[in-house]
Amino acid sequence: MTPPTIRRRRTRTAKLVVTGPFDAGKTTLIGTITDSTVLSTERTVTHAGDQGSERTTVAMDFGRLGVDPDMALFLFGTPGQERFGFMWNILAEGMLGFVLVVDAARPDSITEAAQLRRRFTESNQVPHVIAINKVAEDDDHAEVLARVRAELEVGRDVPVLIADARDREDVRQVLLAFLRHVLEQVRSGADVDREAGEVG
Ligand SMILES: Nc1nc2c(ncn2[C@@H]2O[C@H](COP(=O)(O)OP(=O)(O)OP(=O)(O)O)[C@@H](O)[C@H]2O)c(=O)[nH]1
Ligand SMILES: [Mg+2]
Repeated sequence: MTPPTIRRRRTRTAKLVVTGPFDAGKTTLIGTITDSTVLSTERTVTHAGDQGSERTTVAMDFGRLGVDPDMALFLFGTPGQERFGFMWNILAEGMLGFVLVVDAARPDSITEAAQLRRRFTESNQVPHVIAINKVAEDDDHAEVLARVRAELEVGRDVPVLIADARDREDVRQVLLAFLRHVLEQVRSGADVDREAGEVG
């Protein structure tokens, strides 16, 4: 088979990292919004004492999302398991910012998300938004939002949204909130560092 011709497109690109605790829905979110998730490095894991097995990301997810003819977002999903944490720094290099996915159904996920957020923002002021996933239909949304905000100790300036990672419109709203947040930071003169990316 003839390899495809490489064209150097003049598209502006930005790198967005999708991170969060184990099993929160990162791979799902990228798969929902990108036309095709170009790369997914999932492997089957079996937990000790657990009958079932599930898929987990061991290196990264990658997907491309065209925003308009001149701009594209490159979405990089991190592994959720701490043992693959060596990938976080590699993936964070040069990112414009990140989406932190939190699993509302698992209290540990919120605690882990708080730690991750500290690590991703420790050395730089990095634009980010929080996407709360797996919220039950009968949950009180205002209460969930307030609880996650308090546990993650996020300021008013950081957008926090409830989003179903399987729902394209929900994920679109998360990315729009992120892009608006970046614009606000740029307008307010904050030092948005395109080379942000040291994970502590
Ligand atoms: N109910 C519900 N389940 C979801 C949602 N998003 C993802 N899931 C399920 O949650 C599980 C984990 O989703 P993944 O997208 O693989 O999560 P991940 O964060 O990439 O997981 P790791 O790579 O292992 O850290 C899968 O079984 C998904 O089908 C959601 O919005 N609601
Ligand atoms: Mg994954």
